[in-house]
Amino acid sequence: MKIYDRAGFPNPARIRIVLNIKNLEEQIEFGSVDRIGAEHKQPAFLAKNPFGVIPVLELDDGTFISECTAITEYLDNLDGKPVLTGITPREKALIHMMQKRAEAELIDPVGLYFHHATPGLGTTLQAYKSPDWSGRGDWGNQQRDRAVKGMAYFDTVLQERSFVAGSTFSMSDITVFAGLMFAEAAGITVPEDARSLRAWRARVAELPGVKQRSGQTFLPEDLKRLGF
Ligand SMILES: N[C@@H](CCC(=O)N[C@@H](CS)C(=O)NCC(=O)O)C(=O)O
Repeated sequence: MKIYDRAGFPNPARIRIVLNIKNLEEQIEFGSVDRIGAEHKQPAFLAKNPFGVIPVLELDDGTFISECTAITEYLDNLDGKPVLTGITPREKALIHMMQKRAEAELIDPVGLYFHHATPGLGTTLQAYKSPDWSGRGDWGNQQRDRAVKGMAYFDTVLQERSFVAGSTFSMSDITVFAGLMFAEAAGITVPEDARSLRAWRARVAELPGVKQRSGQTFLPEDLKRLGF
């Protein structure tokens, strides 16, 4: 199996956490995609995922699977002992419900804010993402506000339960965790009063499999190209 991604980026981080938890890293070959140079918008990559986003998993038979939820389902069920995607119909339904919310109300709006209301990953990619970018980005700022509301929502959820979809850790926790990592990198802070969310984050950061990824940031060469 091969994964096309870029270390340090938030959606790739979701799958790297899954690989750690499932002890699959040794079985995976990684192909590094130059996002700042917009390699993922060129025909060779679009043949793997027509929507031009990473990560993408390539199976040994040449099948390409994109979307973190689909990749996670595949990897989690490979050994017949799923630990992240639920076992009973009820568990599966709740995990998928919260996974969708974590994407729609947190990690996706953070990405839209980053690419449409800030310089994002620089001018090469901006031409593909937001060609009319003016530096004001009203629509992008609304996405930031949506992400902050999403944080407030997950805070209320975590006042009542230990993990995002119930009493056990699941892929929806990974998505919220990566969403907060991305928010921080994009300059959106978790509200001070979101105490349950903050406490959950500190707890999740220490879990085996997540811990190895907790402190990871963009690759040094990517930061240098972005002028940091
Ligand atoms: N819904 C997708 C989101 C993937 C995504 O947005 N990945 C980012 C990297 S963190 C990306 O490749 N963005 C490229 C772009 O939008 O130009 C998933 O679950 O895999």
